[in-house]
Amino acid sequence: MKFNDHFLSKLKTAQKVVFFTGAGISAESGISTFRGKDGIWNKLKPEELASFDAFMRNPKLVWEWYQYRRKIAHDTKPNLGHEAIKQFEKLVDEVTVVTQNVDNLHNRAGSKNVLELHGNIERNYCTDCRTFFSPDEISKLENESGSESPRCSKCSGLIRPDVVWFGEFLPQDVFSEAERKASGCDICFVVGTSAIVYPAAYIPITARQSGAFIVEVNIESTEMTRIADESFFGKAGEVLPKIVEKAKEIRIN
Ligand code: BV8
Ligand code: ZN
Repeated sequence: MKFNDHFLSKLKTAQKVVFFTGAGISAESGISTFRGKDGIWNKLKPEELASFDAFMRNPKLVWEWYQYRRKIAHDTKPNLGHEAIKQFEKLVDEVTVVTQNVDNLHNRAGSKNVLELHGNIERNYCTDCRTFFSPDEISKLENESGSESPRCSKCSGLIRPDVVWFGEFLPQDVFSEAERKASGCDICFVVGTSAIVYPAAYIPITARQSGAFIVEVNIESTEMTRIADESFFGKAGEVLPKIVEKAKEIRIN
């Protein structure tokens, strides 16, 4: 892989680094992306599965879809891309992962500072009384609910995954922290995202406006390509380890 001098000088001196990630970083773990070739939304309609209205119309369908995705996420492992991001922590002062993914794979790879903009599929809560339930409690409630989606043991409200659906607000504290990290970073890597879902896609734009060097890693060009200072077209699990190796080499010498 060829690196130009401008990128190398940024890589050599960067102290604060943000990785803004999307579904593409988990593709090599076997988790489908949403858009693009083989994307989930080519076959299914987001408005029928990823909105509160859809959930209220058909809780069982939406619950089962998330259970299916939870199982896939559970049965897979973080890949070389997630691991390369974790390794970056040894090289610079501060690494923040701002992810749109709900699959928990950055946490499982051991990344320390993970900001989950769209929630986490492992967590579930009651839509009425907001009580959270552990995965074990969920299994028990699922058994009790028979063929319906599970209900809260305290108030019988419907239980939903702790993810942000279309038309819902992002967790304000997490988004503010992500904006703060984006506006103070030296390099922002934008990895495996089509960067079309807002307000999440403001994060790399904020980084850019604050003077950060923007590096895109994707298998194809995206909305980000126009504003990126550098784009590496290839799989995250192949490109990121090469960037880490290069960073090790130039930051030690
Ligand atoms: C909100 C979470 C305020 C749960 C998801 C215009 C019309 C209508 C609506 C809007 C509009 N403009 C803005 C909106 C609002 C809407 C929005 O942005 N819509 C878009 C689609 C136009 N946003 C919202 O509704 C947000 N909330 O605005 O609140 C509000 C509130 C009330 C009333 C009014 C306003 C909330 C958005 C949250 C959506 N949640 N899901 C779940 O996962 O089930 S969306 C979904 O998309 C995913 O979760 C993901 O987080 C997100 C982003 O997708 P990506 O991660 O980028 O994935 P994608 O498949 O698109 O791309 C994958 C990329 O990887 C590709 O580029 C591919 O080339 C690349 N790739 C593939 N393999 C690899 C790879 N790259 C590297 N290596 C590989 N191996
Ligand atoms: Zn409840």
